[in-house]
Amino acid sequence: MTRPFVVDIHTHVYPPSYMEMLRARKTVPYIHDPKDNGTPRLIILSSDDDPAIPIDERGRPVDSSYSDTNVKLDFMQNHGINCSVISLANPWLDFLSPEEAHTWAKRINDDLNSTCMNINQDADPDSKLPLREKRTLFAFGALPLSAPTPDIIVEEIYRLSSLSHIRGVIMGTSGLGSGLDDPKLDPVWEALEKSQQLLFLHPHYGLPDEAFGGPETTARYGHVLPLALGFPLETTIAVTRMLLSRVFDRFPRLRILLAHSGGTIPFLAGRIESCIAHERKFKENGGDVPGPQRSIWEVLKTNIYLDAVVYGKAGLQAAISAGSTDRLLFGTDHPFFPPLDGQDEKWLSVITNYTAIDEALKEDQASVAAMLGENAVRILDLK
Ligand code: 5CU
Repeated sequence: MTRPFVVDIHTHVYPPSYMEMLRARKTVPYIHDPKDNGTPRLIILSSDDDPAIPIDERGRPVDSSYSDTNVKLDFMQNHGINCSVISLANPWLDFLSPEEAHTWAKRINDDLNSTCMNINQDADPDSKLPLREKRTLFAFGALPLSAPTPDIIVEEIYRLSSLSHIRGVIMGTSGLGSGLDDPKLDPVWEALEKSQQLLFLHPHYGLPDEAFGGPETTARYGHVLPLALGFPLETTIAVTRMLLSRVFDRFPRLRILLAHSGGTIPFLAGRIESCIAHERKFKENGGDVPGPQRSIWEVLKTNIYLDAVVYGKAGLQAAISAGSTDRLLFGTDHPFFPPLDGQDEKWLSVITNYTAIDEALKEDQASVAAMLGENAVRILDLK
């Protein structure tokens, strides 16, 4: 049996230029270099920036796996991944001032594009350069969401369409600052729809500590509550707000890839649909407006793609049932969730996702191959 072609569509980077920009900052997010030449620390969440914690221990270590493409290529090799669609990791460019947002977006996007181009030239069998067992890279671009006007974001979306190795955009859930049901985002949805660029929607902000019992409770359990629950619920709320504000009615050809198998959308879709059906009134600008016209089930089958980064058969089965096997795409979330002892060649987080796919689709090798790579090649046009 030939091994399927594997594409990782959920794999992040902090390009060196982005790391330098974070190094120059003193407020969250920023990079701190410990005095003993230890691994740099990324202080990424405001809860990480606790003055009670010594600065050298704040946040999380960010080793070379976050910014060195060769480390990414080795990881791909070790995990049987042929192609990766890399994306800037959270919090993307959300925190930049309006004046600097576009310049940084162009710089980061050009960096990502040329990194992919250089690697793919190396992978070309006709190239004189050494072959690295034909590992290839593409990328999702980042958007200057804090730019002074949406036209600048729109301009960058169209510019990204012209870059050879960019295959869509990654974005968080805050939109222009008021969430994804903000009508001011309509030009952005329109540009994404017209250019048919895939939007990879990814969480960063989670839920307020109060949702978990307050800051002390959250801190007691490390990153478990924010990452296991805060992230998926953030995505669920963001997409439900898009649905309720009729984004998918106005932009029926919008294509969105949801991180972490859509948060809890596949599991809660029936409940969301039922609550919409039983709601008498939707209000906008003081008046009554109709609710969403297209059902969440239709949106899941036409607008939404899901990654398969859910670490279990039950969650994956919900995603398959709500979407379909030809709308799910394999991902690893590299370099997040590395082995804790730093030793294992194979990462537990990646094996868990491979195993979930095998267990959910045991008898259906065609769907396994689709989910592992063929869907991504088709949906993202990865030649
Ligand atoms: O689970 C994840 O996707 C992540 C991520 O992307 N960024 C992060 O800071 N932690 C976990």
